[in-house]
Amino acid sequence: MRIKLLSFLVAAGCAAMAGQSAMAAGVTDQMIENDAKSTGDVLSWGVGPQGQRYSPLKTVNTGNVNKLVPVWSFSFGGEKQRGQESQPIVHEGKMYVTASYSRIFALDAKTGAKLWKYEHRLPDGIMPCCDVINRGAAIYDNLVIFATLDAQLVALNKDTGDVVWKEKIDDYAAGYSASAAPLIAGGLLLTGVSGGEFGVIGRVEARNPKTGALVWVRPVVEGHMGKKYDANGNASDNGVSGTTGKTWPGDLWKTGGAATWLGGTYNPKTGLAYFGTGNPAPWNSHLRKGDNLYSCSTVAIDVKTGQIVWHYQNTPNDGWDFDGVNEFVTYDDGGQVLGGKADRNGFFYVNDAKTGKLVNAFPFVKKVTWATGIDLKTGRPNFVPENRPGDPTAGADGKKGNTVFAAPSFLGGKNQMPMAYSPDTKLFYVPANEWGMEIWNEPITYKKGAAYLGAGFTIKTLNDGPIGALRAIDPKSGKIVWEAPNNAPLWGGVLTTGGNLVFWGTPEGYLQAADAKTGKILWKFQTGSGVVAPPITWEDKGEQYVAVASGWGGAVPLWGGDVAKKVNYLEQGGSMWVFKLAK
Ligand SMILES: [Ca+2]
Ligand SMILES: [Ca+2]
Repeated sequence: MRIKLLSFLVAAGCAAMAGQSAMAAGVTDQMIENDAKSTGDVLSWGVGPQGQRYSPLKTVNTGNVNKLVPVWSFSFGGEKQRGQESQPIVHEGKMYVTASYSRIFALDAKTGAKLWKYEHRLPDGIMPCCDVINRGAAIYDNLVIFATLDAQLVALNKDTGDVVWKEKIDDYAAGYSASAAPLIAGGLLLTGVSGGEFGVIGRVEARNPKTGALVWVRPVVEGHMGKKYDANGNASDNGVSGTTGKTWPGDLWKTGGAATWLGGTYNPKTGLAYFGTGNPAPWNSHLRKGDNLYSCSTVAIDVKTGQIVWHYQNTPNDGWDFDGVNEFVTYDDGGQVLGGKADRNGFFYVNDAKTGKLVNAFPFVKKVTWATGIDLKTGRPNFVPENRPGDPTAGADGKKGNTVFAAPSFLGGKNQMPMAYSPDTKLFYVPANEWGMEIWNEPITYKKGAAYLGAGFTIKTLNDGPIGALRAIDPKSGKIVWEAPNNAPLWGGVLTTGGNLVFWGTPEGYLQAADAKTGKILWKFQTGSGVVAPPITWEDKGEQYVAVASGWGGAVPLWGGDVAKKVNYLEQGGSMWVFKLAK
C-alpha cells in the first residue's frame, strides 16, 4: 500500500516535471528572432522574421544535391485537395503544416507519421477570393496558431492539438477571410485581413499570442481610427491613420480595401513590422481620384505603439489590381538596413528599412505598360495615362470604359509566392511571371458581401513561350544575373542556402535546385501535383532535410483566363514531401 502511494507520488512528480520541461521547451521571442541562424528548426514564415528564406546549411550543396532522395511523403487526405500554399514550421522533431480548407497537421519530421490533426469547421458562405488555401502557422510558447478562411484565429497546443484559444478577426459574410501565416514580432502576434475584392478595410492587428487578446489595431486605409486595448480588453483611440479625406474623394475610404492579405515581416533591429497592402476598392480608379493611401503600399508599423512610422506607395491610384502585398524582405547593406520588394506591378523596389526612403527601383519583368519607370527623386511612377483602363462615364453608353491591354496582368509580375535573399551572393531570387490582361472599367456601388470591382478582365499570354522565370536579381544594379524559364506561371516560393543552392517548385510538379550563382539546374524531383508553396530546410543529427508541400491550385486556375486554359491539364493533389541525401 505504502509502496503504491509512493510510486503514485513519484509519477505525479514526474508528470509535474514533464510539464515544466514542456514549458521550458516553449518557443520564445529570442528563438524566433534568431530563427534564420538556428539550423535545427524553422520557427517563422520566411525562415526568420525578416523573410530572407536563407539557411546557412551547406551539408547539401552544389556538389551533392543530385543525391537528394525522398525520405517520406504525407497525404493531406480526403477529397479536400485544391491549392497547398503552406510553409511548414519545424520544432523539436515535429512539423506543423497547414493545408487547404483551414486544416493543420502535426507530423513526426523524421518519419512523416501523423501526430494530430485539426480541421476547422467552415461555415457555408465563406468568400476567399483565390482558392481555399492557407500559407502557414506561427509557433509561440507551446502554441501553434493559424488563421482560417472564415476570418478566425485558432491557437492549438503544439503537443496535443487541443484548441487553447479561438478569436474572430471579422465577419466572413462581409467578405473577410484570412489565409496568411501570422507573424510573431516583439512578443505580439500580428495578423492582417483578406477580402480586398469586397471593400473590406485593410488593417494590422496585434494580439497577445498566449491568450488571443487584442493589444492594438492599425487600419491601413486613411481616415480610420486606430485602437489600443488595456489588460481588461477595453478599447481606446490610438490616432487616425493619415488624414481623413486627404487622398480619397467623398466616402470611398469607408470601404477602401487595402487588404493586408499576405501578412508581414519584421526586423528586430528597426523594431518595425512591414505589411504590404492590397488594391484600393473598387478597382475602377476613376471613382476615387487621388493616391488612395495606404493602398498598394509597404506600411512600416512600430510594433510597440501600433503607429505607422513610414509608408511607401508602389502604385498610387491603382487601376490594375496591383496589390502591393508582396513581402518586404530586409537585409544588411554595409551597415544600412534595406528592404527589397518585388511588386505585383512589375517593379522591384529597394527602400531604407528605417525611413522608407526609396533607394532603387527597376522592372524585373520584360513588359510593363502602366508606367515607364519609377522616379528615384520623387519616388513616384511615371504613368502612361493612355494605358489606364478608361472611365465608363466617358464611354458611349456610360456603362463601359475603354478596354486596354495591360502588363503585367493583375496576377502580377510576382504574386503571393515569396522570394529569397542570399547574404552570400547578395542576390534576390524572384519567382516572376510574364503575362498581360485586357481590362475595362464599369460603374459599381458598394454592397456588403458582394464583389466590389467595377471592372472586367481577361488574363492573356504575351506569346507562346514560357510564362514563368526564376530570376536572380542584383538589388544594387537592377540587373537580372540569371534566369531559369518555366512554361507554367510560377506560384511557389523560393529557398536559398549556404550550400550555394536555390530551391523552388513548379506547377508542373517539380521541386528543383539550381546553383545560386549560375542558375544551372542540378536536381529535380516530380512530386505528383503542382508546387505552389515555399520549400524549407533544417538539420537533425548532422543530416540536412529539405521539404515542400505539393498541391496545384491558388489563383491561376480560378482567375487565369487564357493562361488557366493553357495549364488546365495540371492535376490537383495535397501532400508533404521531405528529402535528404542518400547514404
Ligand atoms: Ca531556425
Ligand atoms: Ca486584389
